[in-house]
Amino acid sequence: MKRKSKKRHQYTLIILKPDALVKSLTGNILTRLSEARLRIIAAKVVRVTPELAKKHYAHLVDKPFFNDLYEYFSGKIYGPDYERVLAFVYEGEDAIERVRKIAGATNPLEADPTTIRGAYGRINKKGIMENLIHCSDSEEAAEKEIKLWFSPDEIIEEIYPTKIVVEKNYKRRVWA
Ligand code: IDP
Ligand code: MG
Repeated sequence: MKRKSKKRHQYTLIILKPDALVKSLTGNILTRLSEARLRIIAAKVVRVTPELAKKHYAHLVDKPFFNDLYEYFSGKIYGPDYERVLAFVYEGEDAIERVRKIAGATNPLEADPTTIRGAYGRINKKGIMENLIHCSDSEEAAEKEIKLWFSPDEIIEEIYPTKIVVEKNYKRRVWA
């Protein structure tokens, strides 16, 4: 008899990609995610630079479609009003698998129609899978991605070890 595997407390990075914003689906997707009974511990709006995209999609940088993927992921194909994504860190039991299940398969044409990607995704004229949501696929990927997208101070819990760095002549912008 197969034993039920132990539940794991996990963190996962979730990105609502520009097509989710274009299609006014942000509220809808967050509602779907709330069914997973997880907690949001960080949230922000981000403009995706080429550097960020290359690090985030390091496993795809050498693919022939990477440039088209960047144009999509950065929102450039939708114009300046949509050059942004929403980034979140969710926390909870089996967070990674629960979210991937709600998101659905990478290819929206193959995703179960009841999933976010199956219901609202498409493949665009350039062949890029416009699939609305990014979610980490393993604990290792989640840690790498969360550290890439968020600084420790932007997350309301200390989820990975941190250190204090004292920097001289460090400039930062404050409200005037
Ligand atoms: P995931 O988003 O389900 O984790 P990845 O393989 O990590 O899938 O790919 C990242 C993103 O790159 C996908 O969500 C999709 O937008 C795009 N993508 C991946 N593979 C292809 C492909 O073969 N053709 C077109 N777009 C792709
Ligand atoms: Mg992935």
